[in-house]
This record gives sequence, C-alpha cells and structure tokens, in this order.
Amino acid sequence: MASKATISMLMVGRTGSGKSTSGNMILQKEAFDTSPEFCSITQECSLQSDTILGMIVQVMDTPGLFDTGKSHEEVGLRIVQCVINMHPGPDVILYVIRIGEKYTAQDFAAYRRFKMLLGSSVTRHMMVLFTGGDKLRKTGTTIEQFVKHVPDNLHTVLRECGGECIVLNNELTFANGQTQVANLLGKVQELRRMNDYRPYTCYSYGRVAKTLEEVEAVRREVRRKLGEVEEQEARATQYWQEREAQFKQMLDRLTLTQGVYDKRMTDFAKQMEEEKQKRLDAWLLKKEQEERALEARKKEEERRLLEKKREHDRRLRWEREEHERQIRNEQERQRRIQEEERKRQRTILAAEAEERRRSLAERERELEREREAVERRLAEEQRASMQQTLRTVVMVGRVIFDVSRIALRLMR
Ligand SMILES: Nc1nc2c(ncn2[C@@H]2O[C@H](COP(=O)(O)OP(=O)(O)OP(=O)(O)O)[C@@H](O)[C@H]2O)c(=O)[nH]1
Ligand SMILES: [Mg+2]
Repeated sequence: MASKATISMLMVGRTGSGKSTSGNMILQKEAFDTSPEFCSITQECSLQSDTILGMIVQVMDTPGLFDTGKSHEEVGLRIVQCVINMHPGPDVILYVIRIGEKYTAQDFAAYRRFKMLLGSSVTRHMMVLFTGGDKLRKTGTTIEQFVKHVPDNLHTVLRECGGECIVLNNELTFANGQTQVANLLGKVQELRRMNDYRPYTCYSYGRVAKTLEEVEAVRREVRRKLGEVEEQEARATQYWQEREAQFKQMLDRLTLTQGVYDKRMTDFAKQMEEEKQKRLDAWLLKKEQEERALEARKKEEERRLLEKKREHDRRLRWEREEHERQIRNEQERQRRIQEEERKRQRTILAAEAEERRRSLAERERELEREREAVERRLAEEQRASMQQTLRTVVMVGRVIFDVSRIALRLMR
C-alpha cells in the first residue's frame, strides 16, 4: 500500500478542458505546458511532483481523451501505459470538465471508452473536476446550482463518480489559489480514505510493458476493449435506428397529425434514448461484474501467491536456522576436538618434559659420581704424593742422622 503522505493523481479529460493548467495549480508551479484555447497541446503523459501542504503530490498529465487527431487506439494505449507506469496506480483520477463548454455525446462516449479500458471499478477512484470556476463566480452561480442543470449523461458520470465534484478557478495566481487546492486535497484524501488508501490498480494489463512484445500485448488488449465498446455502440445505434424506422412506418400507417406525430416522435425518441441507455447500462453492469470477478480472481491469485511466498520464506527461514544450528554444532565439535587436541599436546609435552627432567637428573647424578671419582683419585694421588714426600723426608733425615753420627764419631 502506498504511503498516506503521498498522493498520486491522474488527470484525464477532453483536449483544452484544463488538465495541464489544473495540474499546475495543484502543484503550485508551471510544471506542465498549457495550451491556448481549443488547441491540443499535451501529446504525451508526463509525471510531475512536489510537496504541497506537507504531502508529496504526484500529478500525471495525459493527452486529450479520445478527441485529438490521434486514433482512439493510440490515445487509449498511451493512457493505459500512463496508468500502468504509475505503479501501483493512481490514488485518484480527476476527470476534468470545463464549465461553459457543452458536455456532448462524444464526451460521454469518451468517458465510457475510458471506463471500458480501465474497468468499471475505476469509477471508485474517479472524481469530476470542473475548471472555469471564474465563470461561476462571474455569474454568481454555486456549483450545486450549476450541477442541477447539467445534461443527463453528465449526471450519470457524476453519479458513477461518487456524486462529489471539485471546482478550480485556474485564473487565480498560485498564491491566491492555495485555498481551493487545500479543498481539493481534502476531498481527494476523503476519497482515498473511502478506498482504504488502496490505489487504482489496472489488473487487465498486468505489469509495466517494457519490451515491444509487452507493448504490443497491451495494444492488443486496448484494441480488443475499444472494439467491444464500438461494437456495442454500433449495435445500440443500429437498434435505435431500426426502432425509429419501424416507428416512422407505424406513424405513417396511422397517418397521425403532425402535432401528435411530433409529440409522439419526441416521446418515442426519449423512450428510445432511455432504452438505449438502459441497455448500455445493463451491458456496462455486466462488464463491471465481469471486471469485479476478474479483479477478485486476481486478488485471490495474489493472495495465494503471497501465501506461497510466505510459506517459502518460512521454509527458507527454517532451513537457514537449521543450517545455522548445524554450523554451530560443527563449530562446537571443532572446538571440542581442538580442546582435546590441546589437552593431548599438553600431556605429551608434560611427559616429554618429565622424561627430559629425569634424564637431566640422571645425567647430573652421573656427573656427580664422576666428580666424586675424580676427587677420590685426586685425594689418593695427594696422599700418595705426601707419603712419597714423607718417605723422602725420612730418608733425608736418616741420611742426615747417619752423616751426623759419622761426623760425631769422626770428631771423637
Ligand atoms: N478561464 C479559465 N480558463 C482556464 C481554466 N483552466 C484552464 N483554462 C484555459 O484553458 C486552456 C486549455 O488549458 P490546458 O490546461 O492546456 O488544457 P489541457 O486539458 O491540458 O489540453 P490538452 O493538453 O490539449 O489536452 C488554457 O488556455 C487555459 O488557460 C479556468 O479555470 N478558467
Ligand atoms: Mg495539457
């Protein structure tokens, strides 16, 4: 669902009705090119936006509705593409009608074609926007008084578009027109609220046509729908003409007076018009029901797809969690293996250290033994040398003694 703070509007209506000028008034700037009176200027759809009264307002301007030099199919295709380009769709479609210009049968036919192209449910998002509010002011007429005197077909349009309408005086400056823009935005917001803030979505044409084949598919659908409307209108006209001819024949046969004939003719024409309208209404109602059914089917399909997607997401989430759990388990297992490996390494190192310590102690003991053996040998050698010295001293003493004794003897 689009943001409540963003409003997207689609302007449609006959050439010169004031779509671009109204778009400029709404956006409070010269966003779109406007045309001099009765000259078709807007050839392509164009989207402009700005922040107005704290809301982001997007306005899509369109070429004149089925009344320019272009073929109905071309204009229809452009409008349909405009709508599908406004993904997810416009919140409101402003059907612009100029006050002071006759609302003709062609205008009504164009409105019906538009409805047929986009589906009858489009009227739930449509509002009539009357331009030329300055004319009402000049004549001192209120919009309610004006609406009372519009032709029947325009009454039908107003009824189908919810009975609410908006008036703009585009002769005002942007600054002076702020109040009427605020009023317009208020009514648009009210309509959005009634539609639960859901924009109009063009189910029949699917997503935005990008490739030539997709554009061609949209064109075919537009052609088919326009063909249906034209066929229906032709059938209605033919039926009416036949009935009129029958009636004329009947009247001829009855040879009624001119006055009675005229009155009956007028009544009959009115009756025929009503009947034609009724048949068209019934046909449109049937189409509307078909559209609704199609829309409901599409919604159901969307809901099913959404459900499937949710299910898929749930499964993915579960699989991801499962995968993460497995990763965690694997990490835990690795950690344990590493821990055990570290322990094993520590035990091996400790055993090696103990072994080395033992061999060092052994070596120390050996050295100690060797040292003691050396000391013993040294001590023995020392003793032997001392004994030798003593023997030598004794011998020398004896020699001295013997010499002394000999010397004494000699002296005696
Ligand atoms: N007096 C008066 N003139 C208006 C008003 N709104 C629009 N116009 C005039 O109507 C003429 C046509 O207006 P545009 O906005 O170009 O009409 P359009 O519907 O965009 O026409 P296309 O682009 O040809 O389809 C311009 O000269 C406008 O000045 C209004 O409220 N009052
Ligand atoms: Mg224009």
